[in-house]
Amino acid sequence: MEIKDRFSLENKVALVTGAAYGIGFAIAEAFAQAGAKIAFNCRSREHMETALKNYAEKGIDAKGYICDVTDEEQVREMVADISEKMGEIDILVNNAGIIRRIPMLEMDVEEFRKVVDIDLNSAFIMSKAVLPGMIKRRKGKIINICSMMSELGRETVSAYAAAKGGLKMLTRNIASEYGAYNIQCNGIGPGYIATPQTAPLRECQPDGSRHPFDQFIISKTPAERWGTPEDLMGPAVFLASEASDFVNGQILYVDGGILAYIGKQPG
Ligand code: NAP
Ligand code: GCO
Repeated sequence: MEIKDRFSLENKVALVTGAAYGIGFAIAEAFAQAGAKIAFNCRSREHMETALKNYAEKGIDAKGYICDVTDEEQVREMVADISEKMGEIDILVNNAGIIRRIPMLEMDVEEFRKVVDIDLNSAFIMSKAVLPGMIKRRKGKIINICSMMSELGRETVSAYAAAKGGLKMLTRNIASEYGAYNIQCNGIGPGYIATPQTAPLRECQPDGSRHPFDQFIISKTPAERWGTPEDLMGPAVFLASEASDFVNGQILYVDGGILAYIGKQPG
């Protein structure tokens, strides 16, 4: 097989959750450029309708669903509708996620549970919905969008780090349990990416200076920049394509080197 064909997603059906904007949108766009048919979901009709226009402007005939990934019934209905109208799902990207930046002692358990439900439990729900079809066809790709917080902690993100650490291990477990059916489940661990989720960390200060956290990330990243959703397009196509058929249970960190670097020395 020619190497360009190994990276092709021609005629594949891809579902990217939470792909109304941000990282999910960029991944879905990359899949479409590689030949896949795109389905995506989010909770807000406004977000979905705006996203459909944005996909159309890029020549992508995406199918959008209003579906909360924590709701098993909504997920089952969405997956069944995609299978009926687009074909069985070949590629699932568990991308939908939220973060709440609250010191642990100030975080109530319901807030903690909500983050874990969306950032971890939903990947269990989504994967359970698509795995039977993948098993039947002896072929499938699941990509879980993990995080640097799958490896590191920091103040105020206890729920998020717990969820993303769990998502790393769920990735490895799906790979272990279903690898025999030619199903590959891997993760992508983005570093700090400029999206609405991280906008508060990059807000310009009243005196016009960069946000302290923004400066901190720049000092900790060898690439000396924030990532962009576009930085994730190539790695996602790799993990969604036949080029990665013998890669399973791995987390591919797309982080500009931040996890490898102790940080810029003072002076
Ligand atoms: P974002 O800009 O906040 O977008 C999140 C998307 O998920 C939105 O489309 C949102 O749409 C959807 N969503 C949230 N909860 C949902 C639910 N319960 N059901 C369905 N859709 C839901 O986030 P992002 O920065 O693109 O991040 C995407 C993923 O990458 C997340 O898992 C995040 O944890 C992870 N990540 C981000 C970074 C980063 O630096 N940005 C780094 C590492 C990992 P609705 O609100 O309309 O539902
Ligand atoms: C934060 C950020 C991070 C990024 C990402 C890093 O508050 O520290 O939001 O969590 O979103 O997960 O990989």
